[in-house]
Amino acid sequence: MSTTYAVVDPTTAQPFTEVQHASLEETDAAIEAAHAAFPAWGAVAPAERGRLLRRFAALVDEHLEELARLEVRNAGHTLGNARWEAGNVRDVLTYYSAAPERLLGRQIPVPGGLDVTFHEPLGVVGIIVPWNFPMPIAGWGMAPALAAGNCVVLKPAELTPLTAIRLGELGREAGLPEGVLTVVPGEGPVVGERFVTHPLVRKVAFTGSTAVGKRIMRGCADQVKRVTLELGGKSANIVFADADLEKAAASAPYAVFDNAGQDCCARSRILVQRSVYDEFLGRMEQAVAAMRVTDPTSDEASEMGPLISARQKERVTGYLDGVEVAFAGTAPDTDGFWVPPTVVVPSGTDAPVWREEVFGPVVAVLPFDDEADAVAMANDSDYGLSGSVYTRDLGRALRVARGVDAGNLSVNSHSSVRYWTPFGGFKSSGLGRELGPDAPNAFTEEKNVFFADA
Ligand code: TXE
Repeated sequence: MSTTYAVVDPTTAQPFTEVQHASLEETDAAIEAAHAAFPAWGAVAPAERGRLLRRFAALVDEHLEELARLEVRNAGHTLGNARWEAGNVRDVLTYYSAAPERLLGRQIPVPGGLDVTFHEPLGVVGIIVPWNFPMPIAGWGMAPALAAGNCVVLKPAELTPLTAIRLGELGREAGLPEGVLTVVPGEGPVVGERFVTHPLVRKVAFTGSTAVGKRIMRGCADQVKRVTLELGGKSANIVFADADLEKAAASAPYAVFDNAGQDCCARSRILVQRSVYDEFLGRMEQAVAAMRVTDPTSDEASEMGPLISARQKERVTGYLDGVEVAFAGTAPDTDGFWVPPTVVVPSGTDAPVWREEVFGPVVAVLPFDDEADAVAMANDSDYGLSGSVYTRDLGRALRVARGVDAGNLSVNSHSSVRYWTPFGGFKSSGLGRELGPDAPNAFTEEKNVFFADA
């Protein structure tokens, strides 16, 4: 039996609608329906699969404003960000709509005959989505998986199911056959766990906490199930003395406080070369003071909204206990889950606020002496997702970008995700890559066939 779950507006802390959570039996039924739909979907001509994905993209575009405003309400995102996020789903669907016709195999020279490879879809793919970027992360999983000919069952996070449910409806409206894309709202330990244990699910693509990611990987091991994991981060923003300090200080708040810091790529450690440490902090203080932290449901120009939940607020503020605050911005004094953007100076590199993923608007700053020191400090972390290097010296930029153990580095920029390029983490930040030209291949098995010539 499904159960009813209240969806809360994080700007008011009040429930504003309800969704039905799927039971174990309903999850099984969705997986079985996806499995039943798979042979016919896999047999759809590549050009037609591409056309359906483009129609899906066009519908997302038509409903962009509706989707964006739904996310503002459900997740407390700023309107500007939410519009970008809906647009990102459209763009990713469009980008991968070209993939069905480009799932190229290889002809490999071997003695005694002809050898060719094929990329065959896996079957049913389970996608587990977190609450921080509900729309883009759904898109990054479903678009390449569908393009490669798989059927998708997708579980949104308990806190943010609304845009995923709407995207599922738009997929059906675009003409995706029944069972090809099914959104299954529900609890992680029920629906998500079933994706892991159900033998008909051939791959799980998970984005979420490192703890749950490890559990999923262990569960998938029992069936040697394919799995990709996009987990947490503690990314370093390294600012050298020769950098354009004005630019570095102006972008540093956005690099960590965007989406109220609930971003796996948040540059939540700032490393500043000692000779410009005070100047950089002075400039950053002005930038943080100028941030517009307001209710995004009533202020379309808001630059930062609330955290997602009371639990997240408690978790984040816990990191501030006994820590020296250098300066902080403002936040509304209402019942929502607000935390002001806050810059702290930890007691050292052992402090939890320096080592652990806070996932909120809190950034820790420390000085470094030279290049080797900066790289060593950046790499002294269990995580390795993103990072930035600010310098005018191109050689140094290259050395540091190559030296930092992380999947996505930006030079003189805090850009993390560009859907044309691969995205994923080193170390405890994950396993496998999403996005980029190879993403559809990650939802296939490469089959090799040899034809003897005699
Ligand atoms: O994540 P969970 P939570 C980090 C961030 C945050 C912390 C806790 O540090 O503060 O995790 O967030 C589903 N089997 N990130 O507890 O629980 C769940 O329903 C299968 C970073 O909310 O990992 C949801 O859909 N699935 C991260 C998704 O996993 C399960 C984004 C993520 O929830 C499950 C989110 C189970 N046993 C949090 N238990 C990022 N990489 O951006 C839960 N889920």
